[in-house]
Amino acid sequence: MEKYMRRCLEIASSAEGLTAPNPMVGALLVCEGRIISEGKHAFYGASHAEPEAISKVKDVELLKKSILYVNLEPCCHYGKTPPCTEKIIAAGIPYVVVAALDTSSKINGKGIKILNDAGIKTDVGILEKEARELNRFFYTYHEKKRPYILLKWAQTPDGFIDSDRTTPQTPPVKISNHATQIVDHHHRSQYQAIMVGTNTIIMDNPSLTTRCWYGKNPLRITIDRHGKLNGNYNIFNHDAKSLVFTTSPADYGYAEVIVNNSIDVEYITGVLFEKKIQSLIVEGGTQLIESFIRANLWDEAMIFIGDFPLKKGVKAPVLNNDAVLRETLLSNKLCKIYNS
Ligand code: AOF
Ligand code: ZN
Repeated sequence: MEKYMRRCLEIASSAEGLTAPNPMVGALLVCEGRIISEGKHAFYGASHAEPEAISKVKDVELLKKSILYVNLEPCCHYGKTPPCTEKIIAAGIPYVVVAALDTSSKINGKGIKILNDAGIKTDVGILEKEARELNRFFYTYHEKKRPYILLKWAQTPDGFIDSDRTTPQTPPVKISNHATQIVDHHHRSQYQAIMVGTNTIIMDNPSLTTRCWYGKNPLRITIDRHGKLNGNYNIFNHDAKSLVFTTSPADYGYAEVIVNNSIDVEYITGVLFEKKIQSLIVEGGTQLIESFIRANLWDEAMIFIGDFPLKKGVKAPVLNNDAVLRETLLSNKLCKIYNS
C-alpha cells in the first residue's frame, strides 16, 4: 500500500506552487496489482485528482475491481468542480485508500462517511505524516486559521544580520551567496506571500520577487505604522501585487492599503486568513521576526549562515529550538528549525 501512496505524493508534489489555496493531490488506480491510471490536481481551478485518474480509464469495467489511492480525503462539496465522492461512487470503485483526512470544515470526515454509506471500503492513514507534511500550508491554514509561517534570515556566524548602517546610501553587508539566493527564490515561488518591516524597505529597498527561480511572485506585504514609506520603493512596483498595513493612508502606488489603528502580528495573520493566504515568508528585519517569535506565530525558520564574522552590527533574531537540518550551500550554511 505504501508504495502506491508514495507515488500519489510524488504525483501531487509535481504541482508544487500551482494549486494554492487548494492542496496538492495525486491519485492512482490499481487493478489486480497494476497501476492502470494516474491523475493530479494540476493547478488551482483545475479538476481534482480522482476524476482525472478515473476518466483516463477506457475500459470502465476495470474500475469495478480497482483500488483508488489518493493522498487527500475525497471531497464531497460543490466547489469549482462537483464532488469527487459522486464520481467514485458512480464509477463503481469498491475500495479507496486515503493518506489523510481533508480537515477543511466543509469535508473533515464527511467524504469518507459518504463513501462508506455507499458500501465502499476505505482505509485512512497510509503515509499520513508525509501527506500532512506535503500539504502543511493547507493544513495549518484550516486547522490554525492562519497561514503557515516561515521565518527567514541570513546572518554571520557571530549572529549579525547587517552592519550598523545609518543611511540607505551605505549598501547592506552581503552575507549570503548566489546559491543561497536561488534556494531563497525557490521558496518564494512556493509561498503565497512575503513580508518585511518598514526599516528593511527603507534601508534595503528589496523587490521581493522570484527572479532566480521559475514560478510565481508572492504577494509582497509590509507595515507602515508611522507613514514613512511612499510609492517609489521597489516593493510597490508593477512586478507583483503588494499590500501595506498602515495607521493612516498614504500614496503607496499600486498597493492595496489596509488602514487600522492597532496593527500587530495577530491582526495581520487574521487578515491574511480572510484573504485565503495559506503561506507567508517573514524575511526581516530582526524586529518584525522577533514579534512573530514572541507571539509564537511561526512554523519553520530557515537561517542562512555566511562565512565571515562581523563582530558588531544589527543582531540577528534568536531561536533556542534545535535545528533539524544543516546543509552547505557553497560557502554558506543552511540551518532549519521547526516550531514543535
Ligand atoms: C479532492 N481532490 O484533487 C483536491 C481536493 O473549488 P474546488 O472544487 O477545486 O474544491 C477545492 C477544495 O477541494 C479544497 O479546498 C480541498 O478541500 C479539496 N481539494 N479534493 O478530493 C483534489 N484538490
Ligand atoms: Zn474533489
